[in-house]
Amino acid sequence: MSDYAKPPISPGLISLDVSTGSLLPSGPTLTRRLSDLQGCFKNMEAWQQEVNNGNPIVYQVVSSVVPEIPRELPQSVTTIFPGSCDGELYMTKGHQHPDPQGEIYYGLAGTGGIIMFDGKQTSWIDITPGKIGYIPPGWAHRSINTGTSEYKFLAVYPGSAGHDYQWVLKNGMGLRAFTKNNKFELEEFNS
Ligand code: S6P
Ligand code: ZN
Repeated sequence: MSDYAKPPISPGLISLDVSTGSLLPSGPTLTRRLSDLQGCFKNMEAWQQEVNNGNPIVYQVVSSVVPEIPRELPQSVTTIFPGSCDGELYMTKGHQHPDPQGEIYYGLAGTGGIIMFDGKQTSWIDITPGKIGYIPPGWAHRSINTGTSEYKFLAVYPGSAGHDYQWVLKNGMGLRAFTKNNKFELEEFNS
C-alpha cells in the first residue's frame, strides 16, 4: 500500500488522471462501503437491507503523498459512485474540521454538490467540472453525487484540519439530498 511522504517533503509534481481519479505518486486510498455510513441515511431500514444485500462501495478517497500534519497542504481525490438508498443520494460521511480551517473542492468529473452546515445555517453548492466550492472555517461539509455517472472532485485543505465525524452524527447536516421521480430535491434534514 502507498503511504504518506515523510517530512521534510521535497518540491514535487503530482499527476492527476481525471478518468480514473488516481494520483501519481499517491498516498493511501480509502474505500467506504454503505456499512461505513451508519447513521447517515434517513431510512435506516433501507440502509440495513442494502448493507445486507451486497454492501456496495459508495465512495473512494485517493490521497496524495502530502501528509495530514500542521503546515502541510494535503490533497485528495474523492470519487462518489452513482446511487441512492431509498431515494437519498450517495454521499460522503461528512465532517467538521476540529481545527477550523477552510478548504476548497474543485470539480473534476460528473455532477454533484456540497451540503454545508455551521450548526445554524445551511448551504448547497452545485459542483461540476471546472467549478471551485469554498468551504469556510466552521462549516461541516458533505458531498453528494447528483448524477448517473461517477462524481469526482479534488480537495485541498490545511494539514492540521482533521476530521470530526461525530459532530455530523450529533448535529446533522441541515439538508438531505434526494432523487424523486428522476428529479433532484433538497429536504430539511429532520423533515
Ligand atoms: C478532507 C476533505 C475530503 C473528504 C472526502 C471524504 O478534509 O473534506 O478529502 O475527506 O471527500 O469525505 P469524508 O466526509 O468521508 O471525510
Ligand atoms: Zn474537509
